[in-house]
Amino acid sequence: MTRRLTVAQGIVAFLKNQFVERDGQQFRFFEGCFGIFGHGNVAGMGQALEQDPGLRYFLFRNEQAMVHAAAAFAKATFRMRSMVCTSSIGPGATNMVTGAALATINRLPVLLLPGDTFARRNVAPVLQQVESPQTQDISVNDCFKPISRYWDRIQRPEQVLTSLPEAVRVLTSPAETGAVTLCLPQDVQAEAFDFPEEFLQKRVWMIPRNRCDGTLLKRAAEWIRAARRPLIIAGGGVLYSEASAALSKFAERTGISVSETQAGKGSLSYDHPQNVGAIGVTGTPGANILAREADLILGIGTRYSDFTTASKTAFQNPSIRFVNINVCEFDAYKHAAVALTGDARTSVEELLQAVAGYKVAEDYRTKIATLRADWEKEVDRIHDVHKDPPITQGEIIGIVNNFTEPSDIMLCAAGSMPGDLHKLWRTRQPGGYHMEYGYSCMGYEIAGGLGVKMAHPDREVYVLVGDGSYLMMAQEIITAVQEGCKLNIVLLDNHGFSSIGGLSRSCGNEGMGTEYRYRKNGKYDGDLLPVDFEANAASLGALTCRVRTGSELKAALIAARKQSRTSVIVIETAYDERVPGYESWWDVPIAEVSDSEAVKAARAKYEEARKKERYFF
Ligand SMILES: Cc1ncc(C[n+]2csc(CCOP(=O)(O)OP(=O)(O)O)c2C)c(N)n1
Ligand SMILES: [Mg+2]
Repeated sequence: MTRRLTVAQGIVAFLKNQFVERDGQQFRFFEGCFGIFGHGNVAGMGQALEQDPGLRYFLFRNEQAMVHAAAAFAKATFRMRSMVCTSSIGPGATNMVTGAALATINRLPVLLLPGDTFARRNVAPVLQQVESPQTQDISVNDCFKPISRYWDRIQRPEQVLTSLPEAVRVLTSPAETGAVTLCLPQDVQAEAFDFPEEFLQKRVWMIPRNRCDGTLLKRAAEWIRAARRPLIIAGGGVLYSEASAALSKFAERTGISVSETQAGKGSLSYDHPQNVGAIGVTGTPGANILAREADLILGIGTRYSDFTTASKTAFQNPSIRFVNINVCEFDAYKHAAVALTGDARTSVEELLQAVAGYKVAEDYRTKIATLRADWEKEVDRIHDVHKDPPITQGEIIGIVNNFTEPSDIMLCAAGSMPGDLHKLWRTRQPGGYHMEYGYSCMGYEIAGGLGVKMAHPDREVYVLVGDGSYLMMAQEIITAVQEGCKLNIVLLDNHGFSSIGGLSRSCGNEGMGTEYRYRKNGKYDGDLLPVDFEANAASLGALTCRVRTGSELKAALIAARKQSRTSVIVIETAYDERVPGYESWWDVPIAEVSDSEAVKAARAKYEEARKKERYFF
């Protein structure tokens, strides 16, 4: 039995019938297809999607943004559901490159279907084709190769029979997932083929909870039993594996404290007695002091980015050892760890049995409690800095945090806010804190918020976005309005890049090019540029208001919550008043030679700090 369909129609028919199952729960894996049509996909994929509404189509404004929305959708569903993205050839396709890199770095499944130049070739060069005198087997879509976990070009219709199952295998694999790119030449999309019926039937992909090796588990348990100062680092893998309850039990029984990476924040509620909060460059003093002294790190679902390891300076105990639980072998082996390659939830449960009876000493438990209490006081202090307008970012975060419900989702990605939020945000439910910090991509915020709202239409989504990020990518407000997806956007306007301006100054420079000012006498020394964010957001269809004080912000949040439409609250924020860093450091190389005394001083400090960077063999 076969069904005669175009390649594009066959792809749609296949994708809409792919399901995943874990813990007895089944989900349709591809919820829909985001896209922007051009001549490279409108007659192929466009025709197929119009004919078959089984894979719902969503029109976006920018291809990069649609991939961000797809990645955010996958992240918000703990990777159990995903989206497809279709683009035209050429610029439509390459606009997706940044999104693809973001998805792969954050280990989030997105399926990209860029249009491609003719397989038949006789009419080349076609509009938007990059030519090569060296080969005819190249197109701009080759740019996706290093940032795709699986990449293929469909030159003949029957290739989809072997390519699509590979694509879905990789996308649904907890260890291998990321961006998957299937390039679809314009002519091949429209070609007819007799698809086997079997290929188009429902298929359920079981998401395994792989168990780790028994011998390694015993060794890990021995190492933990021998540890006096152990610390857990919870990464995104804890959330994706839905291992929070298992982790909570493990931490309670053993008394080991839990620190959280950006991706892992919310693994435990902020008020869990073992949660010492954010770790690393943007960490709390408690987590960073415990990391510095730790003799054993149990890393769960973390890829140990430099923000987590404070550029390898976080762990200073000479006899530090690592045990890693990770579904991905590549991550499990990092830092010469005992590598427990397996599912986080299952492995944590088994490890708890293996260390039964172990508990950290009383003095260590007291220390954790003290560090936690001190930190809560510090958070309150930062929330309670009441300055005349422009008010501080810390106060704004406190107001939004205290206003939101535990089931609400806060989202952010780039600028100075991720660091402050990592430290300050009191997350109360897994998934309530959505930070894209693998790529820290400006412009993710609003598009990502839309993806999150599509995943959780019943939950309120709060997007915190800087003025710089907003200016880079705000246009998906229109898509949110179009889809009836309500976002609560809070735009913090500090007239430029507070984050990079601060970084520039800490490197001994003067912050050139980090404030939005008129050019004057050759420099950006003029007045602030008069950007009217309220008018800008209103022109895209959002409800808007501008506030100045904390009480005005509270009133605006109340009003926005009652609305069914997306709203943008604009608030001017102090550029220089920053939440400090605590007990940590980040490696940003400083100029080795310079005429500036400030740069020379910064370089000397830098060279000193670098001495703490370690290798782990
Ligand atoms: C796409 C992209 N380009 C550049 C950067 C580098 N960068 C990181 S933060 C930042 C400034 C962000 O400005 P804004 O959103 O206003 O946040 P603020 O720093 O003021 O808090 C820049 C340019 C980035 N992360 N992403
Ligand atoms: Mg800014």
